[in-house]
Amino acid sequence: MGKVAFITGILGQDGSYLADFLLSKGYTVYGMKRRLSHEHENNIKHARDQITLVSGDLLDHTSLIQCIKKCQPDEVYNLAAQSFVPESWAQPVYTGDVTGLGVLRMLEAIKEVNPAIRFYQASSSEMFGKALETPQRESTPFYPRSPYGVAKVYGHYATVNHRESYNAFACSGILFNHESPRRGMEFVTRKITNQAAKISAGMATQLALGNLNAKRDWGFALDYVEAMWMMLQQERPDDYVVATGQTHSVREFVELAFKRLGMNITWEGEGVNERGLVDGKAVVIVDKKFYRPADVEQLVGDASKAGAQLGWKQRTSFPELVNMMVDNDVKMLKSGGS
Ligand code: G4F
Repeated sequence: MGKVAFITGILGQDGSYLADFLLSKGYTVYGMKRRLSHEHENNIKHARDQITLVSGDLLDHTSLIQCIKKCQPDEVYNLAAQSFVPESWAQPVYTGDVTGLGVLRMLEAIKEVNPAIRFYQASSSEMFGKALETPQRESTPFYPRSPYGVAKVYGHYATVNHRESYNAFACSGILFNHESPRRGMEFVTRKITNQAAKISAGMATQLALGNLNAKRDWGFALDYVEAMWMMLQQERPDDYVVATGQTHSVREFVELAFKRLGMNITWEGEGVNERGLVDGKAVVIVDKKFYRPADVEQLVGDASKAGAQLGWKQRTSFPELVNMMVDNDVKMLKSGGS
């Protein structure tokens, strides 16, 4: 008999790639769906007949118990969250409730229904925030810079605590930024590739961004979901950093994206006055409204533990990732999408 997996956040980028990956391994896949999320089923539409969606919410402990009783999973992957960092200043309490306490609710539900279930928590490099060492590894102290980062730290320690208090098979994957053609349009990478494709097609004239100097360790989401699965196949539960070990600025991402479209950017000005020019025209501008009250300036991870103990390695380079995302958006626009 194949294994059964239950995934929260299945309609998002990571959840949909993880579902594809587990289906290819012969798993029966269940996903949790909030009452309002049906309009976002795009990411799983190719595999919709192979996935069973059950109704539940990380805010509702009873619903989690019912989900677990119904699906009887061997493995639970908790990928659901309020995951957009800027929104966490607008909705800090909600973010803490879903992204932080939601993890504890799920852990408690598992303990109550079947403590043998293996649990994966989607932790984040945002926990390192104003990083206290470079590169960041499992032992690096946390210094979160947003209500989102604070909530993720809570979820991480709830996971560690259930492992240490109740012997739960609970793992925390500290994943650095991971992107793909399925990335939401609000995140900077997809915002850039989508708008650049529109500019190149004459459907838009400008791309407005915030902090161009922020640096991130960007990998490909499909490579990263494999690491989640690997963590739950080990003899013992543990925490792992998953990252590429390289960091690039938002500005570099912009340059590569436009280069893929045959447009070379030159920069002039500084800070909010900085502009990216193509043939003398300002196609990239800086808008203060995209600045954050406190940003994470630079992240770069050390995934050597995941390499040594899980055998995980990144397969997709940074330029390959950017090109893949740009090409996807060009194709999508040509076929009438937006
Ligand atoms: O793409 P972002 O919004 O991702 P961020 O904040 O790093 O968070 C993402 O990765 C985390 C993993 O470390 C996840 F936990 C989290 O859920 C999410 O998936 O922003 C990246 C950087 C920031 O420094 C931001 O200030 O890009 C900068 N940026 C500059 N202009 C912008 C923009 N970000 C967005 N979203 N939009 C802009 O116009």
